[in-house]
Amino acid sequence: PQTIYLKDYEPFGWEVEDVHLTFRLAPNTTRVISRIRFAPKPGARGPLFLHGEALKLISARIDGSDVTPEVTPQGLTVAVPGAPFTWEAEVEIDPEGNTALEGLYLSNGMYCTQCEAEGFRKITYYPDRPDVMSVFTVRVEGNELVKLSNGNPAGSGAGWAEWHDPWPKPAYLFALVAGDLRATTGQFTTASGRDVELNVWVRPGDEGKTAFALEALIKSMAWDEKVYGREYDLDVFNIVAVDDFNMGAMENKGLNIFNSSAVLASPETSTDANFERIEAIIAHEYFHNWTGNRITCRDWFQLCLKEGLTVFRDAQFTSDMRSAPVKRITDVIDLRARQFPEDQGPLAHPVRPESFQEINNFYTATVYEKGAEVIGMLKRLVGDQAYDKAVSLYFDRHDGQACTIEDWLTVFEDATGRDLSQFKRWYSQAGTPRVTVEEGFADGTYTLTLVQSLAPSATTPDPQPQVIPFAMGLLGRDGSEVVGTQVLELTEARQSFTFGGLAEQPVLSPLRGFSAPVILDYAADNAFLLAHDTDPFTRWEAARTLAKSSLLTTIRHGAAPDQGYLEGIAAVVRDAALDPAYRALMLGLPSQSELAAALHHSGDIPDPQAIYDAVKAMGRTLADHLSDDLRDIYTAHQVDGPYAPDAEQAGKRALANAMLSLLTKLDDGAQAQIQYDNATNMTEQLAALACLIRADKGEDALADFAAQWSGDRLVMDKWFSLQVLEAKPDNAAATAEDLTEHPDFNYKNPNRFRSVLGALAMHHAGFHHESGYAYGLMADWLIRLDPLNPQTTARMCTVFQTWKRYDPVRQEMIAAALDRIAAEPGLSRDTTEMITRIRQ
Ligand code: BAL
Ligand code: ZN
Repeated sequence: PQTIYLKDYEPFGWEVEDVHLTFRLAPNTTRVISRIRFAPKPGARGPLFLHGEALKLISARIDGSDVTPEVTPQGLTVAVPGAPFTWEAEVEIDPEGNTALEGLYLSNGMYCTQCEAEGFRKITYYPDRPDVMSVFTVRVEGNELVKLSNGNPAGSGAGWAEWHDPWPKPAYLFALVAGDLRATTGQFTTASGRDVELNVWVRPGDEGKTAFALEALIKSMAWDEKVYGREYDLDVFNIVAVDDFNMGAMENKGLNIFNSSAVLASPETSTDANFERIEAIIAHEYFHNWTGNRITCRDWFQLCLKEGLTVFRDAQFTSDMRSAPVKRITDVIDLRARQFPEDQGPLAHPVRPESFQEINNFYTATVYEKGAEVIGMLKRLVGDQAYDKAVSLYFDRHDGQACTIEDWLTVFEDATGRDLSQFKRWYSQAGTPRVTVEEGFADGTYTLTLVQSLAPSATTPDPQPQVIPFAMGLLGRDGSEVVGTQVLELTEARQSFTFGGLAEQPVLSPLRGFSAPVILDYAADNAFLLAHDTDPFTRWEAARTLAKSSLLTTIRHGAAPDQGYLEGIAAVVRDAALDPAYRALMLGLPSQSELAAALHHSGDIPDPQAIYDAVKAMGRTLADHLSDDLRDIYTAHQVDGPYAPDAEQAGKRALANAMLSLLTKLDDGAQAQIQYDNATNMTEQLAALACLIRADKGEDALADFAAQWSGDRLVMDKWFSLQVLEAKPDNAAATAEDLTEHPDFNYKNPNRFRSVLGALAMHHAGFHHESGYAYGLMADWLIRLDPLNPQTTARMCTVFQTWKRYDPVRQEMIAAALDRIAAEPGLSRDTTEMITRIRQ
C-alpha cells in the first residue's frame, strides 16, 4: 500500500462551487446522479482527478457533452476546460452489499451513510478531501417513509424529498438516511431567537428510549452558547440511531448518525455509565458543529485539530453537568488504559501523525484523548481568560475554512504574545514523557527539581524537551495547604523551582489534576497524600499508587497487601462527607494490563495469571478489611424514589455496587442474588449479575437475563460481553468461542463482534492465557471479518499491540497469529497496515 505524507500536501486546483446530488434508492442498484460546478483556481493545470471506489460509472458529461474518463479502482481522470465547467455523472452502487459500513449501506432495512474519513468516494466521483468545501443540494427518491440529508428541508412529495445545506462543507460530512423511522421531536430557541426543530429518529419500537438523548442535545446546545458563544446555524437538527455502525457516532452537518448504543437509553436497559456516555457523545457530536464542521481540517493529518478540541470540549461539558473531579479521574483511567499502551508500543504516533497508509487507522486514543490533553495543557499554560480570547479569535478568523494545527497555535500566539514553538512538540513527538522528581530542603527553602525524558521511538528518534505544565501544591505535616496550587512550567530537560519562607520541610502534592499526560517517577508520601491532599485527583492518585505498589509486591514476592493502603482506603470509604462516586473510584484497583505494563517497565516479565491472582487476593483482603462496614454502606446508598440518571444517584449506585462486589467475596453471592431479583434498573441488575458469575452462581441469572432481554440487541450485547469478562482465565477463550456459536452472534454487527472478541481481549489473564488459545481464536475471527469490514478488523488488531511485554513463548504465539493474518490473500489495506506496524 502507498504511504501518504503530510509534507506532500498540495491544495486542490479547483473550487467546487456547488453540488447537486440525486439518489434513486434501491437495495442493490442505487443510482447516484451528480451535477457539480467546478471553477479552476489560478494556475490549475492538467486533467481533473476525482476519487471513486466500487462505483459503476453509467455516464459522464462535461458541460452537457459525453466524456470518457480513464477509470481506475481509486478514481477517474478526465480532461477539463480551463474555465468553470459543470461535471455530471451517473453511477450505480450496491448499499446492501456494503458490509464495510463506509459510504451508503443498509442496516436492518434502513439506508444510512458513513463518509468520514474517505467514504464519500464510495457514493460518487468527487474530490474526496476535507479542504474541498461546497454547498450541497440533495434529492432523495424512494418509497421509504422518511428521507433525510444535511441542512434544511427544501421540499418533499410522494416518493421524494429535497434538502439544502447552505454551509459549505467537505464531503466527509455528507449524510443520507432513509427508512421507516420514528421521531421524538423537541425544540430549541437559540440565543439570537431562532427556533430549531430537534428530532431523534429511531426504528419503530425504540421510541421509548429517545428522551434522554433529546434532553442531552438541548443541554449541549445551551452549554455551547453559554461557554463558547456558539449558536446552532440551521432550522433543524436530526439525530438518527443505527444498529450497524463502526464508530460511536458521526457529526454530519445537521444530520448526526449514531451507533444505537450511543443514543438509545432507558433505566431498564441502560446503566448509569451508558447514560453518561450517551450524554457525552451527543455533546461531542453537537460541539463538532463548530469545531469540525464550520471550521474543518485541511487534510487528515490535522484530525486532532477537530477531535482533540472536541473531546476537550465534551469533557468540560461533562465536568459542568456532573462532577469535575470524577470526570477527570475517569478520563485519566481511560487515558492510561488506552493511550499510554499505544504511546509506548509499536503503534506510537504523534498527536499529529506525519504519514499513514489508511487514515481510518488513526482515529486513535492518541489523536483523540492525548489530543484533548494537549488542549488542556495549553489552557493551563495561558490561563482561562487567554484561552477564551484565543478560541474566539479562532472562530472569527477561520470560520468557513479548512485549517491546520499551525492556524490553531497562531491564534494562541496572537492572542497571548507567547511563543508556542516548543509547545508544538506535543503535536510532533510520539511517546509518553517521564518526569522524575528530586527534592531538597535547607534554611526554610524547599527546592523541587523536575527532570523530563522521552524514550526515542520510530517516529521520534531524537526527542527534545517539551513544555510540561506541572501543577503542584505543598502541604504541611498537619495536612494544611502551605503553598496552594501553582502551575510550574517545565521547559528544560532538568529544572529547579524554589519555595522559601517555610517553617518545616513540606510534603509535595505532585501533578495536581493530572496537569500533563506524563508518567511521574516519584516516591511520594502516598499514605499522607491519601489522608490529607486537598486536590481530589492527587488524593485519588495516591490511593492508586499505593494499591499498585502493593499489588506489584504481591506479584513479585507473594507478600500480603500493604496495611497502610488498607487503612488509608478504609478511612476514605467510610468518610460520609465525600462524594459517593469519588469513594467508589477510590476503591478501584489498577487494571491487570496496567500492572503488566509496570512490570515490563521495571524489567520483569509479566505473568498474567499471577497478576490475576494478586488482584483477586487484594479484593478478598479489602473485603475482609472492610467487612464491618460493607453492609451499612451498601444499605445507606440505596436510592429511594424513581430512577434518575444523574450524577448524584449514579454515585450512590456506584458505591453500593462496589460494596456489593466486596460483599460477594464474603457471602458467596447471597446479597447479589437479592439485588438481582429486586433490581429495577439495569445498573443494579447488571452489577448483581456480574457478582453472581464471579461467585460461580450465575447460571440461573444468566438464563433469566437472556429470557428477559432476548429482544433487545443492546442489552444482549451486555449479556455476551459479561460472560467473557467474568470468566475464569482458564475458561475465557472457550466461553468466547462458545458465544460465537450462539444463534444471536452476528459478527457483521460491530457491536456484537466487539461484545465477544473485544471482551476477550479485555480479559487480560484470559487473553494471555498460557495455552495461546485466545490468540488463535482472535486471529481466526480477524481473518474472517476482514473481507467484510476492514475498519472494525483493523481496530481490533490493536489487541496485540502490547505483545512485546510478554515472555518469549507468548511472543512467539502472538507472532504466529500476526503472521497468519498477514499471509491472508487480499487482506485489506487497513489490516495490512496495522499488522505490519504491530509486528515490526
Ligand atoms: N468524527 C468521527 C466521530 C467523532 O469523533 O465524532
Ligand atoms: Zn469527534
